[in-house]
Amino acid sequence: MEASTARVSRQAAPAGSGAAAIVRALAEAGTRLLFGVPGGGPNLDVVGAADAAGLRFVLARGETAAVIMAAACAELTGAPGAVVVTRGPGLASAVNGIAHAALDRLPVVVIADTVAAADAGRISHQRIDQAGLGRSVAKAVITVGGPGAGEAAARTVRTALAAPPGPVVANMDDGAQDEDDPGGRSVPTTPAEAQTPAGLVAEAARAGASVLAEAVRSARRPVLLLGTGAIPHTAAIRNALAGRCLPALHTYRARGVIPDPAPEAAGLVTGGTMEWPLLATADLIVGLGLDEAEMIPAQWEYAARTIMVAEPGTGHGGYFTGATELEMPLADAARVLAGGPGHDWPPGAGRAAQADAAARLAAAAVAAPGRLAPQQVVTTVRAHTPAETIATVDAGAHMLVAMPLWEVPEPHRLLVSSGLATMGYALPAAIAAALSAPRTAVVAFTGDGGLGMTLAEIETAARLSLRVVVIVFNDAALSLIKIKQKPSGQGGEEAVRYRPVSFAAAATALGAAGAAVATEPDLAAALAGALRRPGPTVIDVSVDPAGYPAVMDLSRGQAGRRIVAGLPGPRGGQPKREGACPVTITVAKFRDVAEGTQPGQFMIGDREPVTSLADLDPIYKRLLDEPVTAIVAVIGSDGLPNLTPVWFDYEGDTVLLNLATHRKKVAWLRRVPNATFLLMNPENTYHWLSLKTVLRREISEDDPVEGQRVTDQLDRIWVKYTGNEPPYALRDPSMDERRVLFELEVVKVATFGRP
Ligand SMILES: Cc1ncc(C[n+]2csc(CCOP(=O)(O)OP(=O)(O)O)c2C)c(N)n1
Ligand SMILES: [Mg+2]
Repeated sequence: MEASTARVSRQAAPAGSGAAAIVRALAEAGTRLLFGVPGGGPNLDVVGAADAAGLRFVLARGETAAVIMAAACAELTGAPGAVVVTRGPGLASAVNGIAHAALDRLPVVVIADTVAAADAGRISHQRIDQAGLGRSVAKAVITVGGPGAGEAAARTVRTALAAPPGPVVANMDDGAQDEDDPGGRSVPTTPAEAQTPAGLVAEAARAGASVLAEAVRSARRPVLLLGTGAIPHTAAIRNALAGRCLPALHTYRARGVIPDPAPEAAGLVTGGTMEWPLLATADLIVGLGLDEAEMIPAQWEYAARTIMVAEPGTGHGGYFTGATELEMPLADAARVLAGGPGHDWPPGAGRAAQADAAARLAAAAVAAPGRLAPQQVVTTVRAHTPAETIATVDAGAHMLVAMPLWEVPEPHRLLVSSGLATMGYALPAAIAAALSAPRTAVVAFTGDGGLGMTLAEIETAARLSLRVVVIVFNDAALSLIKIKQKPSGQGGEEAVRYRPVSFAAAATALGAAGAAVATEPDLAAALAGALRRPGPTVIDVSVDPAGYPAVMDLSRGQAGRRIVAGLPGPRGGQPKREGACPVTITVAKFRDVAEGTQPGQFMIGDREPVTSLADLDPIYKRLLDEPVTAIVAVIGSDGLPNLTPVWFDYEGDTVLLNLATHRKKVAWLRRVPNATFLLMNPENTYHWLSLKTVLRREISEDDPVEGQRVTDQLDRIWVKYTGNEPPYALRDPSMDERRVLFELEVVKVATFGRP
């Protein structure tokens, strides 16, 4: 055995002690590793008892990292994770890891030394309210020790594993007389444990199946959402859905239930907008095993009926506004879905949506010379690692790129802190993955900020000779925060930017191999070397963060709401936005120079929210209503802005752009669904209005239902701009020119000057 896993104590704790009891209970549940940072004697008794029971002790550098390691082991193996920490600072330092295990529902037993209850009146040193602290983050706190140690230990493990699983703090006190001592009590009050009679469960399942069957019968475009709860039912779900071609979106942690290369695998659902093209089109959304902690804070406002199915006893929250909530076996629900009538999705609709999201992310890649775009990093690493590689991903802007672009063939190949989204996750989780699956390649994707928080664990990986490849997206900044930072009132660079750090050099100092790269070939070569080496390698990649705002917009912003070629458009045209979430367009009013130079000229003087273009100040609205030729900018296939004059038309907050289908602009707009219009007063170029828009929908003139609207709108702008009688008379005589109408939602307006 390596020096790093040296057994700290070769002497087992006395039989019957809390240490022996807790380790025995863990070993019986299948736990094989105990992580931690031991404090004094009682902790070492636990390490010794673990040794005697055949559990390997893994010394970590920090307690939170140790808990993350234990949680990742639990996620990969299903057996409870185990951690030992010292009293006071040890448990306090473990809190973030415990919070991660709590929100990702991972069974972890945190064995904490305590100031014994008998000494509590006398000893203040390192004495904190461990029961209170534990209760605030863990699922339960249980005192283990004394005559009831065996039973308390068994209950600790049972509680951690009971659905929904979670972390339990075992406060060790060998002087404890009974479990009711005030040093810590069990609080396992989860709904699952408040046993529902079997008859009621079966009745709820039957009722659920008929509600679901009814909904499925009338659905033409059902979309499936798969959450972490679906993972244990992967085989049944795959079997039920095989050949049905129903698009299935996955939460971060459920990725792989349907393999990413399958035609049904539609990519991610996070509560952001990357999933919008499918969900806005769906007429039924069925979630299997979603845990609401997996969803980012956002509104759930799709027009389709939403049905969320959970395994009996696992419960629901209130995230999915308006959803019907059912409790029934997920495998049964999958069979009901599969038993529905045919649907209208084109073949491969899921994969098309997934590929479209990936293509748009790739198109948003930006890299200055000497740097790589984050997208290039992920795709290069994916191309040069085996399919079954386990990737772990930290929190940060790089995560928004890594999660959608990293394809997996099965669950548990892409690990992330989903509920807590904590930084400092990827490296400890990768260490646990390498320990749990020693023959599998393991890659940790991390930002420089996140790695800084857990850097010392590189020594852990080196000491254990673990083949972990750490890919650092090094941009010397907290980029995710930087892109959210407002230009004023939120500090400047000092709030979000670090000094450059060589993580390659730091890695070498910590006993790992290190490489600094800034090109794809160098990255691929460094990776190949890392996969051949037995110990860890840190690949320090100089990344350009300039593309992150566009990535954010595609993941969570307006750009995510896009038309996908080959998929039907959104139902009912516009996304459901009325009611609680009315649209607002911010009008940025430039100061101007109409009355000569002035301080702050050409700066935004004022901002005004409006809900429709009709609400604009009349001096600008007239530019929309009069036959002012607009200039539209769209991004060409070479990535450069392309400007052309167009006739302008609008309805409410939607700009209508009518184009001949053979125009290049049509393809460009479909590729990058943004357009900006400038309307300039022909008599005074210092009086203008600009509208930034996002493509929502397109309608073909040949559409049997709505096509006439396209022709009518063309005639309307013909009259507006030429004053001639309809019909429009400029169709290309050499061909059967057909038209397409783009509906573009206005998201920003800027105004300048006066008539
Ligand atoms: C422990 C913790 N602290 C703070 C945050 C908030 N947070 C989320 S991402 C982020 C920035 C991450 O920076 P870095 O690791 O360099 O990744 P980047 O965004 O630059 O890709 C911060 C501060 C968090 N999620 N977890
Ligand atoms: Mg960074």
